[in-house]
Amino acid sequence: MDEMMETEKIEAIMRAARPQVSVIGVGGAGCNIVSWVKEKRGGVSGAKLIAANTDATHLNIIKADRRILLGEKTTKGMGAGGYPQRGEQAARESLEQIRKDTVGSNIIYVATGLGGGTGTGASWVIANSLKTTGALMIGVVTLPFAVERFRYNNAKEGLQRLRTQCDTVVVIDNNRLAKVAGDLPLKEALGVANELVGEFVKGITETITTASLINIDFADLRAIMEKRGIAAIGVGEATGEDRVERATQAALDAQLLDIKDSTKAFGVLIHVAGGEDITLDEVTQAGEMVTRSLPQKARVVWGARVEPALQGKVRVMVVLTGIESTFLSTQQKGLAGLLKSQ
Ligand SMILES: Nc1nc2c(ncn2[C@@H]2O[C@H](COP(=O)(O)OP(=O)(O)OP(=O)(O)O)[C@@H](O)[C@H]2O)c(=O)[nH]1
Ligand SMILES: [Mg+2]
Repeated sequence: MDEMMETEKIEAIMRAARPQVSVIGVGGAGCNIVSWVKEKRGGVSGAKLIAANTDATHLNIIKADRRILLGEKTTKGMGAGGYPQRGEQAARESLEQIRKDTVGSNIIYVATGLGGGTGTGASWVIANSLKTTGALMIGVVTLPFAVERFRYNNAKEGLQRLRTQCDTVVVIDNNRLAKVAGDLPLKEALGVANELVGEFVKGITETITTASLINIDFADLRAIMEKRGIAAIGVGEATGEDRVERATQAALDAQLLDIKDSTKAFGVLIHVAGGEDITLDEVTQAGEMVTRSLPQKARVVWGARVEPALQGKVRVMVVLTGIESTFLSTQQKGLAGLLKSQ
């Protein structure tokens, strides 16, 4: 009897100690990302998936735990039409609802595709409102394709704002992603972006909230993410001989954002996932490879999970936090710089 009571007590405390997580997808792309995770990956264990958009027609086809129509009065369910100011205003109108739906969260992800009206204008307003709760705020955003020229400046301004409201913003440049993924047609490339953001959020979150091969400790995540600005991510997958080595190298080589100097990264998050056949040795190997390639002072946090669907495969994600991106830091690298580098 005593043992049973003790077990119950431990389980109750364990549940209370587990961080509460909310994922808010903002705008069309953000909602698509949330919906992809919900539908294709069965959601995220221990996290609430929230989809927020000004566009009622789009929101109607989205799968999420909670859907919020932003700015009913401002946009009448018709979207922000590419105007960030409209997205901003719509978000302000709905802040109370968003705060209610995220009460008690310890980690809040704000996922969005920068460049349009809703995601660009609303994401930073939402982050601004929620950061006062003391939650760890992590933005996960994509930058528009070079062909979406007129969206580029919107995105830049949106990112400048969002980074001051979040602890860390993980930035994925769609142009780099498309190259890594093999120059796919636009629609497919967007699908790859959804999947990448989705796997990142799900992978990291579940390595914290559920028993894993190697758990990530919330306090450790906080230590490398808190007030660290911009982060870049790279992902590699491989099968067969030397799969860990090859997947890790790919993740290091193909960071999806232009980084000024990766040796200046403050922290690194290594996440390894594999089928039932993955071994602890392989996980250690990935960790050692990444650590060797970075400056000694970088703080390293790592975790590993078994994902039965990855049978035979390993997937390595490497996130560098506290970096400087050329997208934001150089004035001349506006539209002209981008076009030149094409
Ligand atoms: N990852 C991903 N990115 C997308 C998707 N659709 C669009 N994008 C990207 O996200 C940017 C913003 O597009 P949307 O999300 O449609 O825009 P929005 O935030 O809804 O803004 P408005 O429609 O103007 O209210 C685009 O410039 C694309 O780069 C998608 O399904 N997935
Ligand atoms: Mg839209």
